[in-house]
Amino acid sequence: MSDGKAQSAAAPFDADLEEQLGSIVGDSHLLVDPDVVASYESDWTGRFRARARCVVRPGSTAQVAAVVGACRAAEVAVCVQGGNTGLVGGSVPVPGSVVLSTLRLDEIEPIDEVAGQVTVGAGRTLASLQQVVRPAGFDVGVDFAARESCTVGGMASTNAGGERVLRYGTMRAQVVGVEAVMPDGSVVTRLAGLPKDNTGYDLVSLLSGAEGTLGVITRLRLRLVPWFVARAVALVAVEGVSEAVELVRAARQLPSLEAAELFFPAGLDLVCRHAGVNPPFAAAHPAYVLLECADRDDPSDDLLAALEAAGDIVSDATVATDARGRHALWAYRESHTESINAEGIPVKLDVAVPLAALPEAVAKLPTAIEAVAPRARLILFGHVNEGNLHVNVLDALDDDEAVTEAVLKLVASYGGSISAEHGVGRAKREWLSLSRSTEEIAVMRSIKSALDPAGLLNPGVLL
Ligand code: FAD
Ligand code: 2HG
Ligand code: ZN
Repeated sequence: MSDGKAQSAAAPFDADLEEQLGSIVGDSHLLVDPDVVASYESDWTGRFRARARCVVRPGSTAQVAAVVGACRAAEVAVCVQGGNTGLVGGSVPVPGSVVLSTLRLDEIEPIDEVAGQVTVGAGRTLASLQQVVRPAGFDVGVDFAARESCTVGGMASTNAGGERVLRYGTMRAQVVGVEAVMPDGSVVTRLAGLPKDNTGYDLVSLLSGAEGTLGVITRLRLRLVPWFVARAVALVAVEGVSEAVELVRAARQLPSLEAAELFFPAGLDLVCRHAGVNPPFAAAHPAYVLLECADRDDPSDDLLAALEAAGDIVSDATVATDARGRHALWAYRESHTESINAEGIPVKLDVAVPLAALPEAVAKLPTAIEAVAPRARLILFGHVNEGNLHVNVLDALDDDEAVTEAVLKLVASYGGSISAEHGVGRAKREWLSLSRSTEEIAVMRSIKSALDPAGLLNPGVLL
């Protein structure tokens, strides 16, 4: 089953499989009605879509193992889906496959306050985990706008980044243990969360960022970080990307700095239009940086002093410390994705370049895109400290491949990454060699075929 697409379509339809799946998960958790299945068949942006055979929603690790076993025996591919907020098509099925939804795997164990860790079901959403850990003085180190829907299993599988990477790292840095069902149906459990444990290959890290191609994560042990209630957010207008990078370089001296985000007038206009909010400043500016500091005590004096010290770099600024004001400033940044989708389905690329190259890369992107899609509209934003740009190109779906190639080749020319945080999925599989050597891809293929020789899990994703 090396190409799941061909296999799933070619495999003889075996109605017994549905019967078996129904008896494993209970008939109410086997979805076969095309109208109900439809919502599992396309991604958040509407860019990727395929007809699944059915959706199965196991409620325990044992049920996941039984589902994987039944699909393996029937030679039908399994596509793993969490909150379905992924942006590279990794969570949509291949035609004729079984969608395994993890949403019922949402149990949470009591917080281990001594270790500062928690064990949680892979299907629990980030927001519902935040609601449990914050009252106990803890927080999850990764946060981003899809929090109400994305699951911790999906976050681990994509090694999600988001808005706090500069302080706490990506999702892989939060995952200290996993339980997973492997393609052969066996269950690997490594949930002790020992900070020191050098007993061989790091299977926990391997499954993080594997995009569901090596195993179905059923439970995770996550390290927790302190929940800082005292917060200050500054939205700063600057003259351009060089100034944005300079500002962030200075702000990084603040130990309480948690986020440094970047956006531009084109994105801000869309947000104001679609979210129905007024612009933050009387005049438009070439670029905007959002900084957030969080600490035990009010960090606003430190943040204001940093802005003062930045001098002429700051063209204008507005600061909020109360929850309402902070959310209003964050909305200018976090509403980008929804506002873009309200305009149409974008060609969406998530890339990173070395920070020193960010101003030049941003300057070259419009020309590179215009050369292949003259009528396209470019909306750029991102996580500035990591040189992570979200390149959204509207009115360019007909030139999807050409735009993708132009952007990814430009990024590769700077030694950048063609996927900073969303993963490779189905969207960027063909361009993997721009960021990974032939030898690295060969090693990845060896790992995949050692663990999943039949190509059962997420065929067509990543490799
Ligand atoms: P899904 O979309 O369901 O799946 C994603 C991938 O993980 C698929 O390949 C799937 O097969 C696999 N998978 C899911 N669960 C499991 C499991 N239990 N075991 C094995 N494989 C599994 N991403 C960022 O990194 N940073 C951001 O700032 C960010 N912001 C976003 C904002 C918005 C508005 C939206 C819509 C998305 C954003 N994303 C961001 C992308 C997305 O939310 C993340 O990739 C998230 O981690 C996906 O979680 P999910 O549960 O929705 O996974
Ligand atoms: C973000 O940072 C997400 O808001 C989504 O990663 C990026 O929509 C996008 O392109
Ligand atoms: Zn992002």
